Amino acid sequence: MSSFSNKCSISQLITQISRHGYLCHMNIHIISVLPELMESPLNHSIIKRAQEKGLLTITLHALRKWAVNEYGQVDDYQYGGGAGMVMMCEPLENAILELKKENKFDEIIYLTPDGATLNQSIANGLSLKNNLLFICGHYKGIDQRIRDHYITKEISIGDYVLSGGETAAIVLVDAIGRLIPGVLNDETSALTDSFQDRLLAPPVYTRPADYHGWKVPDILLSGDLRKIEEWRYEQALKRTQERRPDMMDGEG
Ligand code: 6GU
Repeated sequence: MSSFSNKCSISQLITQISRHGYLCHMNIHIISVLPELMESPLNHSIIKRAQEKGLLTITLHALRKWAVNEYGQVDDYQYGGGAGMVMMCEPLENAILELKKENKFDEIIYLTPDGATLNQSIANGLSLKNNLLFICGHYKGIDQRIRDHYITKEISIGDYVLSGGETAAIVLVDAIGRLIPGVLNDETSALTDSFQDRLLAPPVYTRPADYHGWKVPDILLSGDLRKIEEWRYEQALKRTQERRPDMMDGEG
């Protein structure tokens, strides 16, 4: 497996987008024992819109299609003993090889708690790819030999254990999909997200200006755009210093 070389800052992301043209299309294939679990989350909100706009195509594949017998078996006991099943080589390899025939994948990503922890920079880097294959682990995970021979990146979404890689795949598709140029209506709204430029987002307010006597800061009602931008930047700095000082000094 290659080391994580595709970290990408927001300025690198903008450079890449302007270099490669504005409209791009991304294909994401996902192999899972539970594809149904992902159907609803991947067909709502921004990710639904990305697909409707023709900017993103998500194809879910049931691993059982490549099961080794008529019982739909895709997992087996682990060598050396111990609780929990392991996803077998053969169904995974056959699935990967079949999909590779029709697609030239930029990355084959295994979602696993021992992968590199997902952050904005990794999401930015992956949003520049055109063809991605995700493999969702289940049970104790997949046979190490598949990781050694087919997987090009391994990603975790945080330091806690999920029952399977499917919920992590949803998170990853959302984080990447919203960055595809043209997916968000107002392109700047992805650029001003928390974590782009290593700062958390400032507080936001909407009407009414006075709710139960709780007032919106005067500056936001002033109409002075330069002052408002300054205030937002100060608030973002303050919030980041208070909540995530680690983001401001180096790795975040
Ligand atoms: Cl990608 N998979 C599982 N099973 N648990 C996780 C994870 C992935 N990321 C964090 N916890």
